[in-house]
Amino acid sequence: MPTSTKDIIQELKRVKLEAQKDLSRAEDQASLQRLKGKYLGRQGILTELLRAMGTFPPSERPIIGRTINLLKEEITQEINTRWETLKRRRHEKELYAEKLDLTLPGRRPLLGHTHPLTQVLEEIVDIFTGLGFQIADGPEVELDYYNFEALNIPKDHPARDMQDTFYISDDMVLRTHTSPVQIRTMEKQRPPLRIIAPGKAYRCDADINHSPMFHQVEGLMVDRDVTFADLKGTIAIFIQQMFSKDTRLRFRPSFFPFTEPSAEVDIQCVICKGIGCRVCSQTGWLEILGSGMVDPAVYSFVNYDPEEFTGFAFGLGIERIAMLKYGIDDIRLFFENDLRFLSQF
Ligand code: 2NL
Repeated sequence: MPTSTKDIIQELKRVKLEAQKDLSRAEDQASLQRLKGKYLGRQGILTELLRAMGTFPPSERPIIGRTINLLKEEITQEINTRWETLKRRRHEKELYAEKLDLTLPGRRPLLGHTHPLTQVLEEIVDIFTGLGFQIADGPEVELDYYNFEALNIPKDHPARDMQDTFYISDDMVLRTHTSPVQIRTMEKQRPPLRIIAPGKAYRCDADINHSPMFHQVEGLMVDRDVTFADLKGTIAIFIQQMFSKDTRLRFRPSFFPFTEPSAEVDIQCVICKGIGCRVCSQTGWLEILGSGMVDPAVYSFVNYDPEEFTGFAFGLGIERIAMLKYGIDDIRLFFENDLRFLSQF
């Protein structure tokens, strides 16, 4: 402790400098709080000096007291100023950390779109409605009668086997094609008839080319004087619109229980343009649909007179067309709901 007035004034000057240095180094409000204790607290430097004043002659106490109190005020003032500075700095830092960048681009919400199979189905439907065909539909759980019997599919036909068809009961199945829709329509309507039946069909089969549930479009036209030439013209227009104007096609003799004569339609391979590749097994041709003139035996089930009316019919698989169109090598990709696949269409 200083023992002379000169000493104490000297000491106060030193304390003032030390306080200024301390305060300028205080970087947060907590250290400022500590400095307040160091200088102004109950055991603070200035408090102790004030207490020591009692050891000085009474005549000198007022000047010493005033000087100490003046310094106390100055330090209090500087602590407050520093406090405000630190508060402002902290606030600015917080504002900066929270700042919104209004120039950032927004986050795009995920947008769904039409499934590739639905896209292809809609394309096919658009082409045939453009040719004057009307859309028909019917149940997916179907009577054996409509699915097989009325289509002239004999009792011992392999398609009727439990191994190939999903049976619901003795006389009900999951339809194995959409043809029963056409039988039902013929039962209700007399020719002229131009319909397509798009929809789901079911068969006990599963590999890279077959799915137990798949999609079909069948077409049927019945009227007076409908010939195989009408079938050829209709299919040719369909192929040209679906693929391209210059796609070559050929009709190859075939057999179906419900058409006579029957033909399968091949198109020039869309991948290699007929050169021969893996997709067309080096033949240059791809089988695209089955067709034919409606067998008179089918008319007998719906009471059409085969002497009065003739017609053509065809059936195609949506999955197969979509796979050929987009070069997809596994049918299961359509049904796995994997966005990495679906978002490509
Ligand atoms: C194929 C073959 C075909 C039909 C379906 C049909 C329907 C009635 C009468 C006669 Cl009501 N025929 N449909 C005709 C020929 C072929 O489908 O390979 N589909 C994927």
